Amino acid sequence: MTRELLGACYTSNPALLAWVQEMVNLCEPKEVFWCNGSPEETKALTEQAVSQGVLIRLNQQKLPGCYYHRSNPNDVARVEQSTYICTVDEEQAGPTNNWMAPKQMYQKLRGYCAGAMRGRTMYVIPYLMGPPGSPLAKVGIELTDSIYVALSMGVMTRMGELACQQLGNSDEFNRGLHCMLDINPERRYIAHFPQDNAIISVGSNYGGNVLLGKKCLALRIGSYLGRQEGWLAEHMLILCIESPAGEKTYVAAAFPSACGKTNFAMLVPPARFEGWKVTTIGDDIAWMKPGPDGRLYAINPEAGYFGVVPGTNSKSNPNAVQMISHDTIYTNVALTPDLDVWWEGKDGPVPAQCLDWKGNAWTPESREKAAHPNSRFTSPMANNPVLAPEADDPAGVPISAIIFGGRRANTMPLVYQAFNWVHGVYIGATMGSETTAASAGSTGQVRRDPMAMLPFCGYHMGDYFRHWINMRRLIKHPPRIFQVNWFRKGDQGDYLWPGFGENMRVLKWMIDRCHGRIDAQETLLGWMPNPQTFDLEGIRGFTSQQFDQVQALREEEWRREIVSQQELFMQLYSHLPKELIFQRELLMARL
Ligand code: OXD
Ligand code: MN
Repeated sequence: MTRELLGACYTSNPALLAWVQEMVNLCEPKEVFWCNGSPEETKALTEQAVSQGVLIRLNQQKLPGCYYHRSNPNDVARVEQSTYICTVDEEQAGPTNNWMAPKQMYQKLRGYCAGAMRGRTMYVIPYLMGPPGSPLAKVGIELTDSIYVALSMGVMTRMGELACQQLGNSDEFNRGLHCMLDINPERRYIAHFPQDNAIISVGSNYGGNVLLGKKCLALRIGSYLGRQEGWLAEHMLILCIESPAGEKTYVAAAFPSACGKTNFAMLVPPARFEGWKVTTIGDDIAWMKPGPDGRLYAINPEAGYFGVVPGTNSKSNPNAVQMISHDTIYTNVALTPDLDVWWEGKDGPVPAQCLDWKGNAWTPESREKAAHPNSRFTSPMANNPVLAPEADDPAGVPISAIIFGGRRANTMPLVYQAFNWVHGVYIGATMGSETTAASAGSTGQVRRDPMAMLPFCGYHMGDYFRHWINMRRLIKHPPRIFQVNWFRKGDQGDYLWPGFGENMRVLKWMIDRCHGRIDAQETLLGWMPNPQTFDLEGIRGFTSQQFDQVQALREEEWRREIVSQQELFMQLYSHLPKELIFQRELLMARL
């Protein structure tokens, strides 16, 4: 490797240097830039991105440290149809993933990447997923020709020299290569090679496809490694509930994309819960492993939030409003004439005019949305006013409750508790949710999204369920498992539950259940709150009849639900744990 190609390299790890050299030979960049993660470097890269037109500096009086980015209009969401799990055998990837043989995929993508960085800079991004020193943390190296990716990875991960320090001379790191190419959907592939701990992403510059630490490493490759190594990589937020007396309870919750995980992770308890605090450990991903005391411990592998912007306001998430008011990258929101940002559902007046996410003139009369429904903020977790100090604890936090939640207009009650771990796995495995804008394709249709992992499981979904069931043996004190649904609607199409901060009531019920402090009613679905002891005091205009409605168990709807689970069970049948088949039978029998 020549000196220029090495750039300001600060590692002597032979496996890392050899791999970078190999990729340099393949992609032929004009220069190689080793990101060290320092504030000076971020400043310099930001300046460069502004001068290249990749970022627009926003109004620094209103939004200090904030920048604006527009992606190619053909590249605004994750692309499941272009996402591949390239295991040696197709069977290992399972029927819910796209598959191609590793050899064939390497050949195809190396063909695309050959010379793809000519005249461009290759950024070398060493990053650490998880708190430094954590036994659960993993190192990845992303090579990219996108300055937007380099800057975003600096926000979303612990990036730079500390990752190389954690790695030492080991060759155990994720090898991630990203080439933007010409952002052409025809040449867009997000390819995972779990058996090589490697990722190649081409033809996109949208976060979920190209910030390789997030969905690609922390979930798809992570879930594969977790099965081999005895831990769980999950699409879950992690939060802490602290009582006025200082008792802390930790909860992990899986919801499909764009179902309010970030809002829930930063929830502000209503006045009724004076003295209670909710703090955030993570908003999207949890890595969980049994600890020496027999409890399940979780870390958030990320260091920032890549959240959906539309609908963020002082009612839905006052903490996020504060969080994204500084040092944030906005992608695909609308831009006002004074270089402020706007989106549907923002506090305050609708601007008389602005540029929409594509850069076209927009007025309130325009028919299209000003901000893309999947427009995003990228903010460091340090910005979060309710960040839990435990987010940096290498040991992680002991989880008392696991929540599964979908977006369901009917059928699913607000909350119920599983009878036991295997029943909880069945509840998670059969989760359904209406599709959202976080993934390309039509929205609003119910699809099975087991544990919110359908787009993120790096191996056969049936084996993943088996792994969940097996984990029970490794956890002496398993978390209690719950199902929630904030989105149930009445006959008029109105939401039955006020949601947002009021979800604290559901959280409180769940942690009281975990601590054995509140009664519940046994129903055919599971344990449900007793309406007499569930705390509804102080919700304006909400009656106990409305609570009955949001908890209602309609047998007709459940018959349909069970029938519609059949499709998933048939699809996974050859790898489906018997326990789940029995759970479904038992539910049918109870019905
Ligand atoms: C995300 C997603 O960006 O799930 O977190 O799509
Ligand atoms: Mn997510």
